[in-house]
Amino acid sequence: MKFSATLLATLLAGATSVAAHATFQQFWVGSSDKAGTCIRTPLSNSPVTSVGSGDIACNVSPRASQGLCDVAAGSTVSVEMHQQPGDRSCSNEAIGGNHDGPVIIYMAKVDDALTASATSARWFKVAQTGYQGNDYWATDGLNANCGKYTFTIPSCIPAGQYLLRAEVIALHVAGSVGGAQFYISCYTLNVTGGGSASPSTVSFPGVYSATDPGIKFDLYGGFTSYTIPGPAVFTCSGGNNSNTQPPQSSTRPTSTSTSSRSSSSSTRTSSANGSGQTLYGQCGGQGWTGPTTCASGTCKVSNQFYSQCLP
Ligand SMILES: *[C@@H]1O[C@H](CO)[C@@H](O)[C@H](O)[C@H]1NC(C)=O
Ligand SMILES: *[C@@H]1O[C@H](CO)[C@@H](O)[C@H](O)[C@H]1NC(C)=O
Ligand SMILES: *[C@@H]1O[C@H](CO)[C@@H](O)[C@H](O)[C@H]1NC(C)=O
Ligand SMILES: [Cu+2]
Repeated sequence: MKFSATLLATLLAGATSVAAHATFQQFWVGSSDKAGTCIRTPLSNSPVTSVGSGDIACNVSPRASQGLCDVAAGSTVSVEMHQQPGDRSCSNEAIGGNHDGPVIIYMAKVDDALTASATSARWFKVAQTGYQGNDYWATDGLNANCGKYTFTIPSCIPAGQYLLRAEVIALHVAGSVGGAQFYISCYTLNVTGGGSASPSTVSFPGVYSATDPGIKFDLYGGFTSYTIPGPAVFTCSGGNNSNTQPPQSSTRPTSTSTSSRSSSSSTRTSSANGSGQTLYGQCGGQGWTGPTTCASGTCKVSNQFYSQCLP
């Protein structure tokens, strides 16, 4: 059988991406490691590619969740991604290769998180990080932080059970429609405390279109900015929220890049400076050579490999 050059290129692109696929697998409440106790674990690390499919909500027929993680409204949590099932080694990239893209977090209030239908759930966005300039994406932040992405559960949402949807959109072949790769896992939470806010919501499928500017996106086209798809991040104040700020990492380049990609950024609001690591950045762990003090927050040990500046 004779392959066309285009088909061959497609096959090669597929072959290289297989090894780099990844799955959100673990959960942290503050510095407490909940591992995989409250997640509908996807059956494989392959991405969803159809935004119109029910799989876009919580992945393809994931395993049933074993339980709920109790989380106080207003507290800090982390989702954790790795390429292979159960491999939490911090020396392997969380999501490898050139799987550049945003990290986006949604929540949906449900009656029973263990059984709730993901496609019937009504979702609001609670955190997101996209392109931060200098060729640095949210996925680079995952790789610099042992797969972890840390954010705050809104303090004003009602107590009760929720699904939490964590998503990476890998953009390495997103230049054509259907190329974007969605890596999605849903966690099952019991939120305590809270308030009486009623965020406006969206549905999966429904909220994303295959031609949204953040979904059909040319990673190699000399872009200067990136538009994260979906609604605005819900905030209790109705205004800006620290969850829209990128988790910081000392490995993020701070000088002007010589690459063809632009270094401009409209979302970056702070950067590490001489007085220590910024909030949510890494500040220690085996093999870590970056800053060990925090300009904001306190350096807390998460595990042998990872300490982080936390509020
Ligand atoms: C959720 O947390 C509340 C407050 O701690 C507790 O009373 C309730 O039993 C929990 N619900 C479930 C289903 O675990
Ligand atoms: C959010 O922050 C940006 C940048 O600091 C500012 O321009 C914008 O007006 C703020 N929006 C709201 C709703 O406060
Ligand atoms: C630098 O660190 C100080 C705290 O020592 C902080 O107040 C300031 O905002 C930081 N600057 C930037 C750009 O992050
Ligand atoms: Cu992949």
